[in-house]
Amino acid sequence: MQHLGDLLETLESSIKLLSREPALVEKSYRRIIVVGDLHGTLTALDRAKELFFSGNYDAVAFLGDYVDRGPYQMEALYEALSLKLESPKEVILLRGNHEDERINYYYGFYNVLMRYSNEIRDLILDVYKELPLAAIVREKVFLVHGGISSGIENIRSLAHLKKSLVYDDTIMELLWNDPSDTVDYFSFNFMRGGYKIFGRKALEEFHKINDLKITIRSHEYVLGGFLKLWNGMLYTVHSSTAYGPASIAILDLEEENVERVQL
Ligand SMILES: [Mn+2]
Repeated sequence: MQHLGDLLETLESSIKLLSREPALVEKSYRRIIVVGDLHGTLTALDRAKELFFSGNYDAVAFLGDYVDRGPYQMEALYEALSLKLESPKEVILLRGNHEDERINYYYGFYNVLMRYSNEIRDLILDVYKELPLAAIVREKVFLVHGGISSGIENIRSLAHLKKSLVYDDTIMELLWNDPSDTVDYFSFNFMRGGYKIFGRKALEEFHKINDLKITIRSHEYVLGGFLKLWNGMLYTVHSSTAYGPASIAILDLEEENVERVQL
């Protein structure tokens, strides 16, 4: 584990840096790596860094859920933040539904945090607060942890939102929602016991209203780490080895072409 002083400094610097980013980040990268849930594992993060530093990519985006579940939770968060500090303009760190104190209480990071000071714990909550909620790349590709929200038509309105840890259903849906073939639009998410599932028609309309073509999200375990849905309108990427000996993936997004990088 990193030196405590490094951790403190990394958290403080990250808060300063992230606080200057809007809730919706818009970038014009041509080719980027997209990483799904890490959940306290480092395989995908290490590979993403390696690819990013190879010089063949403009940027790397993480879709959230750095902590909970796996053996290296603080390390995953620290490494992701360090990369952001190293390349502020080329790294996107989004917030996942596990960047949440109450969720951490049930899924493991709370126990990790117990080994640290209140100061560190408070700083981590400030990091959660300042993480952007979504990103748009080259005006056409939407990146988010969970999915689209039933309460948001114009996604660019999110750019003016004040980032906060206060629960707001409309905002939380971005971090929690899952796609499903069982509905056209939105319905209660029984699998998770809260928030929504969204159907193909909802996503089609969302893309149309916002002039988007592709949505890339994580939030679910998918076999092989990759799932293409609805004729390539939606991708799920899964990058955590915390769910057992599952194969994982990260994505290579070049303009509007998505390829799986198997790990
Ligand atoms: Mn999640």
